[in-house]
Amino acid sequence: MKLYTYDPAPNPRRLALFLKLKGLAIDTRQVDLLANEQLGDAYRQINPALSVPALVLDDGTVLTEVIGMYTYLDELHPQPPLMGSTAAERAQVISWCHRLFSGLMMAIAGALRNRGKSFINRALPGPLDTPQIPELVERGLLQIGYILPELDAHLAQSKWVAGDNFSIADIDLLVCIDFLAWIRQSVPDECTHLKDWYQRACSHVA
Ligand SMILES: N[C@@H](CCC(=O)N[C@@H](CS)C(=O)NCC(=O)O)C(=O)O
Repeated sequence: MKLYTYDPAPNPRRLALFLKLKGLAIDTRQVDLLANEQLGDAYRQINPALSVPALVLDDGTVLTEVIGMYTYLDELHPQPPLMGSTAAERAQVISWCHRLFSGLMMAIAGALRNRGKSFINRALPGPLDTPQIPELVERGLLQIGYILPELDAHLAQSKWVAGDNFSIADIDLLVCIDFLAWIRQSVPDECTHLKDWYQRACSHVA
């Protein structure tokens, strides 16, 4: 198994925290996103989606989505449980991850990539050159402004994102909260439950 990643980027960090909590070490090669190494022919042969992380399994299968990598590795290494221990818990964990990815991670990425020179024609990762749409910055900020208080209200009732146990949904939210700094945003002061959860989550992964 070989992992292609770039440690400073948020999606790679999701997997890195998962591996840390599982106590797993995988043969790893860094792909330098700052140098656009992901767009070069060598990496295209490995992962035609041109994204990191990518996990190449021993039979040559390439996993390109963190959620797929979580699922594969959790099946092989169930302890500690990070994806729920019952069918219902697992469903909640996956639902939260999906919601956080589509509602928060993509909103932050949209606000980051649709402005500034670094992402001209690279508003989305991948092989298709995508022009920036400045309105998506505002839309991303609008989504973030809605979801953070919603998460705060949820975490007033729930110790962890998907219930009583720490899970990959907490990893994903933790990474999203830190990703906010990339667009000079942060959790509003009034979101005290979300802030408390953040401290708990940081201690859990430390
Ligand atoms: N679908 C991927 C998302 C991966 C992704 O967006 N990775 C970013 C880094 S956080 C990337 O590869 N960016 C390359 C680029 O911007 O060209 C997943 O769930 O893991």
